[in-house]
Order: sequence, then structure tokens, then C-alpha cells
Amino acid sequence: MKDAQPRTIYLKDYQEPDYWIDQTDLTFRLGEDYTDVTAVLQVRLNKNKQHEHLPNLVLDGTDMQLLSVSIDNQPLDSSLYSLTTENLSLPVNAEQFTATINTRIKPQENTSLEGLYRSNDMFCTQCEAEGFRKITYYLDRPDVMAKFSTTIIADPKKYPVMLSNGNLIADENLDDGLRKVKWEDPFKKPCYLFALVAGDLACVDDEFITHSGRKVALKLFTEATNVDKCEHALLSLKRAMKWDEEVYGREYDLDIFMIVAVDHFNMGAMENKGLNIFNSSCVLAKPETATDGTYQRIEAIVAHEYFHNWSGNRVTCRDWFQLSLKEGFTVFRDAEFSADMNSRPVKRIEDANFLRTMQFPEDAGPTSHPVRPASYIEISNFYTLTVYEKGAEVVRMIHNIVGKEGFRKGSDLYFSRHDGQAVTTEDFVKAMEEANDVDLALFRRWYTQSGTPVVHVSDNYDAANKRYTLTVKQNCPPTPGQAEKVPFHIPFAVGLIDALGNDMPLDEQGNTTLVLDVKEAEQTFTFNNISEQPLPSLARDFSAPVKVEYPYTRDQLMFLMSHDNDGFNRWDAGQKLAVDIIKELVEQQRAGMTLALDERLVTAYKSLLTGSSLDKAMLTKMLALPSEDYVAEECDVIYPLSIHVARDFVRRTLAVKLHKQFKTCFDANNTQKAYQPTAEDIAERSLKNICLSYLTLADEQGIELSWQQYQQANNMTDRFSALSILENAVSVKARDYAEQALASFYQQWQRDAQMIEQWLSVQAGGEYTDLEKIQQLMQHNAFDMKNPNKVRALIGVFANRNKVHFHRDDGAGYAFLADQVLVLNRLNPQMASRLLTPITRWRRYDEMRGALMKEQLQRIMKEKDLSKDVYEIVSKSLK
Ligand code: 0A1
Ligand code: ZN
Repeated sequence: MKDAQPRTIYLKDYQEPDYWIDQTDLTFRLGEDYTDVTAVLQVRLNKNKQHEHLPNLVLDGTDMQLLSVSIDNQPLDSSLYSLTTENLSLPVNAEQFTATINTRIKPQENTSLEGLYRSNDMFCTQCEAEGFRKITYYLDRPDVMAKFSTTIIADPKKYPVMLSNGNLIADENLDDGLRKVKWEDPFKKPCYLFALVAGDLACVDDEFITHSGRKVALKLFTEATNVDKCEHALLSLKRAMKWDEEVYGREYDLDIFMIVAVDHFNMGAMENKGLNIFNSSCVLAKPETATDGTYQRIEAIVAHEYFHNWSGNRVTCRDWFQLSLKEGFTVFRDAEFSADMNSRPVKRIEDANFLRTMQFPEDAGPTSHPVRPASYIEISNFYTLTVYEKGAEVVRMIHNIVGKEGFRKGSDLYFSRHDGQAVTTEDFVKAMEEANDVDLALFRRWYTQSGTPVVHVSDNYDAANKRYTLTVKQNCPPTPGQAEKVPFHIPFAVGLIDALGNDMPLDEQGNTTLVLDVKEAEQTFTFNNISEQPLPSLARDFSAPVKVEYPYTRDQLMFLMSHDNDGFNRWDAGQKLAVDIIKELVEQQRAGMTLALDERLVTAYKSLLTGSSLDKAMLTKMLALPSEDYVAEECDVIYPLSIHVARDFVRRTLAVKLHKQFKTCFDANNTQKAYQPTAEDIAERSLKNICLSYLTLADEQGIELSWQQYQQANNMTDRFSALSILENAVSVKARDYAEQALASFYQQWQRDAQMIEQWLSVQAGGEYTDLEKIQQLMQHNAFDMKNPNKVRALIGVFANRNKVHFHRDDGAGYAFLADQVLVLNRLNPQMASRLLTPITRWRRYDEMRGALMKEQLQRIMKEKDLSKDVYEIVSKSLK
């Protein structure tokens, strides 16, 4: 909890530590009421720094009871050290010494889920970013890297499985009935990668033979009831291990790799060395309980955590400002892995769509920050879409600038040069630069400037000289702390399309896509020998995280929808057309006019459904209208209810006018195969289910079809699609079916945590779930305020997706959210500050809603014991 004014930490103040820790030997005595921890630290003066005399050793630590301290085995009287709520400061009289620290902690009472805590009946840890300081007093910063050993002493009946990082080197039964195991990690690491797990867990075993022929034992630990949900994660892991060998030349480095599934976890998963800990919902799956989306998410997250073994663990971050060094790079790596395992263009569309819908608003809001932030109050608030997803786009741009082989040369140099070190984003860029002999001087601005650049493009065709010019102007709106910006280096991929829809050759080699190096505020690019007036295809494959403005007409967008050879831009043309039309309808709705849909959208959809040669995955993407969030992002002022009404009107009109086409497509793809999570089958199911959602909007027959699918489905993807379609359908019959379905779903799956999360979230986002219903569900056995997955499923989904009820006119939705934030502020500050996000964007909404949101932020601000997490977000939002 905060003192008067929480302190801001600045990158410019970075200094090396006064001391290093070379070896850390931990002993945990796990008990039912408390746990005692002994830390034996081999400490050495940092001689890189100038010291007039030996400074005190100032260790980080919170929420612990200090039992005793000794230096070189001499107990230190409490009068000799000083202790605050955040630090333990020890006097030092030698350049090297051993510090032994005994602390007592209470994992049973730890609801923050940082440090050592309980989840159901097991013990587990989460140390990134600063959780280790809740376990023992330590130099809790990533540039302090030590070799660790972990001894665990516990009751073997309650905790038959006792795990930590590295290799098991001792296992003995003690006289008092307890068991003692010792783990040793041969690689030095910062303490944020430390992990411990103890519990009554089942294990599913597998193995992987590395490139050089070493056998690695793979072990997935979970509660016994879930052993039938482990296969997909293990398969994904083996694929990821192989891919990293082939694509990056990275081999795994221990003889054992373990994954543990836990039900209480703030994030998706954590890459602790040799012992990854996963949120159960991001690792467990079987066809009866997991949707295709879950299967793909698990594949990506398992790979992401595994890839961290090199990008994050072997080469780690110097300080937390460098977070994107490991996260941006690793997200880029996992995205490429997923693209190779599934459909590349579809993965690109999903990622770009996610970035534009979710990260662009962050970049334009009160918590906007650069990929490498310059300051923070609470680092947990910086595990953001900017650091992760925009960071990955920045790495992708480097990849595109230096090319595939150049990127591999750069990553080889980076890994070999910095193996075992804690480094900076600057070191990464330098390695890329030096391996390729390119100049990334201007490019570095992507790490330091926040905000989303806007690229305005205009063109001119000179028929007499067969010359076409593109004029590109960039600007970036001001963001907090950065009023003025300098131009970015934007790799801008461009194609030109002729009247028949063919790509025109753009240079002597006949290339049809050229990457323009946009580096100035305004630049003109000339293309010669252009035989006719072309239509430009801009920022192909989403070549940079920017907004592109070009005055396409609706007819031109329809042309691009069927002709652009770039998959991403073909899809984006459809999005642009739909956004334009929905925005027009929003205006009509606000003016009280009768809504009228531009027929061209119907025509465009009709030709998608009947005449296109697109594969099924791509067709599904093209048939999905832009989300309400994306439309909102494209509006100057957000009127959430008008957007909802307008988009809904478009869906219904398309459903009625293209009923026959949707039905034909549904029937053709309703093949009832045995379930397999292959890319091809996933695409087929997604196409079928999007057709079903339109059919259900059209008439009662569609509702019957959904009900039938709900009852007969042989997999969760189809069953859950039908359920959420019914849950959002308006007719009396549909409401009745939805109720029956929800009741039977709960009956059948009430003991399955992941299913209950689904059950909560489908209701929370439901068009007919009002605030009162949410409050009722909070009282239901299925809900638990101490479980982040449940909080996200119910409260998070309500605030982010249930536009109609969350944004109701009287502001009760916002007050409800603020109430929950205040409760979570005490239980779990990380969850509290994340949950706040929707109301932090109050300036983007209509005046009435903006004022109501602001009022709630002010109410939160008045709370006495505000955590640093919540304080930082609320105070920045009100600035
Ligand atoms: N490094 C993890 C993300 C993570 C961060 C913080 C956590 O606890 C508060 C947990 C996980 C990743 O990128 O997967
Ligand atoms: Zn990560």
C-alpha cells in the first residue's frame, strides 16, 4: 500500500547495484499456518562502481516477518540493521561475505498472487516482476543474476510433488515424517525467474530429443482430474522446441522441462527457468471442453513461454524499462511460430486487428507510453499491449528491414554476444545493425516515442509521362509527456493495382510490392513506366503499426476487397468499407432517422459468399464485421449505444438479404467430422459458425438450427458457438433455449473450472444480461472474487464487451466497476488496476458518459489505502 505519494522511478536514474549476488541457496519449510524461508546469499562488492567506503547492502522486501540475519555466520543484532516496510539495510565490512536471512511468510493469506501463495491446495510462486521480495529480502532487480539452489521441506502426504528450477539433486525422508528435496539450477538467473511448486499433482510425461541428440524429459503437472487435458500442450511444446531449433538455432539447455497448471494466476503464464507456471485456462484442453480458439491460444502461449528460455532467460533484461526486449521479441517469435503452424495471412489479420482495436486506444489514452517506457510508479502496470504487441511490431519491422536471413544473423549475434547477460533494447538493435551493416539510428525512435503515427497519402498520375507519385505525410498526435514528435522510420510496403485487378510491376526486376523507407515528415515517391492510373495498396501486410489515411471511395474499397493480392489489405478493404458504412448509420441513428444500409455492402458480402476463391479461414475473416470496439476507435466521439445499434442493424440486414447464401454456406461446411484441432478443420468450423450467427438473426429457423447444434455438437467449439448465439438472440424462443442451455451446461460442468469461466463469460457479455443479473451472478457459487479468471470472466467481460448495459445512461455500470476495483485494490492490486481500463478512456466518450466515468475515477482516488497499481492508473487518467 502506498505511502503519501508513491515514488516515480526513472530510466535515466539507472545505476548498477552496489553488490552482486553470485549464489543464492534457499530453504523453504512449508507449513499450514506459515512458511519459513532461509536465504544464504554469497555477496560481492560491485567494483565497476566507485566506492569511498563500503556501502550498506540494501535489500528489497515487503509483507514479511524478519526472524534473524547473520553475516558470515555471525548473528546481527537488530540494533545493527535498519528495517522499513520496503527494505532491509545491512552494514558491510568486507568486499565478499555470506548473508543468511530467515524470514516468515504467510502464503495462505496472500491474495495478491505475487510471491509465494496458495492456489486450491497447492503452493506456487509468481516472482515477475517484483514478487520475489515477498519471499525473502533480496536484490530484487533483473541485473543481479545468481546461481540458485532450492531446498523444500514439507509433509509428503499433502505435498507429494515438490518442484523448483533446474535439476533434482537430493531427495530424503526426514525423521520427523517430513520430506526434503533439493533442486539446483546450473544457469545463473535473476530472482524473477525463480519458482517453487508443492502439491498433490498428477504428472503427464513426454520427451523431446534435441537437435544434438540430448533427451529432455517433459512433464506437465496438474490436478488428477485434468490429466486428460494435457496432450495438446505437450504436442505444442514439442513443436515449439523443434521450431526454435530450426528457425533460430536455439536448443533447450536442461535435461528436464516442467509445466504446472494453477487455477489462481494473474496473467497467462510465466517462463520460470525449467519450471513454467501456467494459468490452467492457458494450458488445459480437450475437445469436449475447449474451443478452437482455446486450442490455438494454448499453442501460442506454450510456445511463448518456451521461447523465453532464450529470449528472456539466457539473455535477460537489465532493468524493467527493457521489458519489451524480452516480451516484444518473444511475442514476435510466437506469432511467427503460429503463422508457420496455421494460416500465415489469417494470423497476420488477427494480430493487426488486435493491435488496432486494443493497443491503438492505449497509445491514444492517458496511460500511453513508449515501447521502452521512461518512468513508472508500479512496473506491473507496464505489462501492456504497447510493450508486448507494439513491441512485437517493432521487432517485425526490423525483420522486414534486414530480411529473413539478416534477422537470423542479427539474432545469432545477439544471443552469442549476450548469453548470460542482462541487457537493453539498445543492445538488441545494435546486434541487428552490426550483423547487417544497416543504420537503424532513426528507427530507434519507435522505442522512445509513444503514440500511433498517422500516415496521410495522396497521389498523382501523370498519364503523358506514365509517372505515378505518392506523397506521404506522417504525424503523431501528442501523448502524455510528449507534446512534440520527430518523424518515425516507417517501412511502408506499397503495391499498385491496375484496372483489371492485377499488380503492376514497380521496378526493373518486376517486383510488385516495394517497401518505401518513409523517414521524413513529408516525402514524395515516384514510380515510372506506370501504364495506367493505378489504385494503391498501402502498408501491405500491415508493414508498420500506423494508421493510414487515403481517400478511397466505397467503390474502390469493393474493388480492393475482391482484387488486392495482399491478403491483409484485401481483408482491410472490407473493414474500411464496413466502418465507413456503420459510422454513417451511427450519424443517422443519432439524428433520429430511419436507418438505411448502403446496398454495396450487401453486394460485397454476396460476392464473398458466392463467387470468391478465398480459403475458408480467410473467408470467415472477411465475413466478420469490424467489432464495436474497432468502430469506436475510428470515431471522434464514442457513442457506445449508437454504435451497437448501427452495427446490429447491418448484421440483421445482411442476415435477411443473404439468407439463402448463408444457408448454403452453412450446409456445405456442416460436415460433422470427428473433432481435430487442425488449421483446416478450425477454418471450416469458424465459417460454419459465422454463417449460423447470421442465420439466427434472420428467422426462427436459424434459432432452431442453433438449438439443434447446441444439443448435438461433438465438440465445445460448436456447442459454445451455438450457446453464445442463443444467448444474444432476441426472440422469446431463443431466450428460452438460452436459459435451458445455460442450466444444463452448468449442471454438466460445474466441477470444471475452465467451463465455469466460459459459462460466466457468455452470460456477462450477453446482450440481455443487465447489471442486476451480473450482481446476482457474483453471489453464485461459481464466482470467486479471489480467482482472477472468474473476475475477468464476469466483471471484465461485462465492462469490456457488454456495451449496452455497462454504458447505461445513469452511470450505474461505471459505479459498479469502481466498487469492484475498490474491493480488489485490497485483495489483488494487479487485477484492480487492469479492471479499471474501460473507464480510464473517459475523454473519448460523449460528454455525459465521460463525466460519469470521471466521477468514479475521482471516487477511487479518494480511497485511503490505494495500492501503487491503482494509484498510478487513476492519477494518470485524471491528469
Ligand atoms: N513474463 C510473462 C508474463 C507475466 C508477467 C507478470 C506475471 O505476474 C504478475 C505473470 C506473468 C509472459 O510474458 O508470459
Ligand atoms: Zn512473455
